[in-house]
Amino acid sequence: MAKEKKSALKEGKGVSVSEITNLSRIKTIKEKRKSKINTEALVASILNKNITALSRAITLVESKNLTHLEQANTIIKACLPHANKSIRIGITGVPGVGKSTFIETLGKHLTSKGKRIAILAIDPSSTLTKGSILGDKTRMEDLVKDANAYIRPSASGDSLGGVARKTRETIILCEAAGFDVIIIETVGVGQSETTVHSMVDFFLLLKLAGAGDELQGIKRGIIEMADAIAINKADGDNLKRAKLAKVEFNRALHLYPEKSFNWHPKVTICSALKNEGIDAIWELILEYVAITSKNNYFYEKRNEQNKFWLIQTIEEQLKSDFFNTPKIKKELENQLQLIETNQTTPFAAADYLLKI
Ligand SMILES: Nc1nc2c(ncn2[C@@H]2O[C@H](COP(=O)(O)OP(=O)(O)OP(=O)(O)O)[C@@H](O)[C@H]2O)c(=O)[nH]1
Ligand SMILES: [Mg+2]
Repeated sequence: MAKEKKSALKEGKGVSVSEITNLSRIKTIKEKRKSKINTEALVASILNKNITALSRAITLVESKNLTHLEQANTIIKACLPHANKSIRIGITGVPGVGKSTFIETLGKHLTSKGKRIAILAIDPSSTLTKGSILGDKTRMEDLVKDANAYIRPSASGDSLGGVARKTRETIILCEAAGFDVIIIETVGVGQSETTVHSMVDFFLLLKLAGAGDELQGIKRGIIEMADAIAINKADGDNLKRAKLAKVEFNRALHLYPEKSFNWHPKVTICSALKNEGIDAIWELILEYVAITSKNNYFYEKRNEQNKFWLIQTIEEQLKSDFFNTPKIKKELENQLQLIETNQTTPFAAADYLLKI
């Protein structure tokens, strides 16, 4: 292609319409070819355990740009056959319970055994503030430097569902990049535990020893989700209280029916700061994986999770398509005003909007 034509095209002069069309067609083909090569190269690098490539792919997954999302889909599809081989662990607990410290200690324990670990986060507050729980990478300063550990701050987005989807896709990419253990951290806010629970194999709840009121202030439902409860900060003056809390939790847990897959949630104590009891928790996780792999529950659960995520993704997409339709946006405003002035009911308004 002549150079002069190209610059003429840029300036928009002296070129016929058909020449412009031809030029842009060639440009599109070239771009497509380029992006295809990039995508393939990126997948090859990810499979080669290249962290820069992994980070680039995750950025594509998190992007709002449609071309990026198309590329992300291609990459995920190519990575899928290489995924699924890790142990996925969810960790939750109130702010300050010691999640970051725990993950750092467990992470170092695992990398010292030659394992490669990836740490992701779901942070519902970040969907609003664009912040991130793993923004405090300083708390994991040793792990950050560890070549066998990969820490990715949580994605931000408009909804928990959207962020969760990105995290699920990131899990696939990390697995393709050969990580043996994936840890997903979340703060116990809103629906975030349920969301994390629906994407991990093992769900660990971190607790602090209180003064005999262990079961108060704990959200019902979390106990049912937890495969283990670890009472952290079991050190110094706190050790005795932590031991008492363990007895109390164990007693309370026995009131819950045994889970169908031969696993009764375990209670342990640990000190993330002093690295005490962390290896025992890892052994517990391995025991869980062994039992549930043997009775097939491990794989059934992943299948159930995949089906759940199919429905979840459709719901999320339909919702976002609906609310982003310009006509709906406008009519929704009108209907909201009519509700304020008592001229319609929420149900009549919903019916009207859904039929547009
Ligand atoms: N004594 C003691 N202190 C601990 C232990 N684990 C964590 N801490 C301390 O507790 C504080 C909070 O720890 P983090 O690891 O930041 O807690 P977090 O749950 O990640 O907190 P958020 O990120 O705010 O949700 C820090 O000052 C830690 O040093 C422990 O096992 N024993
Ligand atoms: Mg933290």
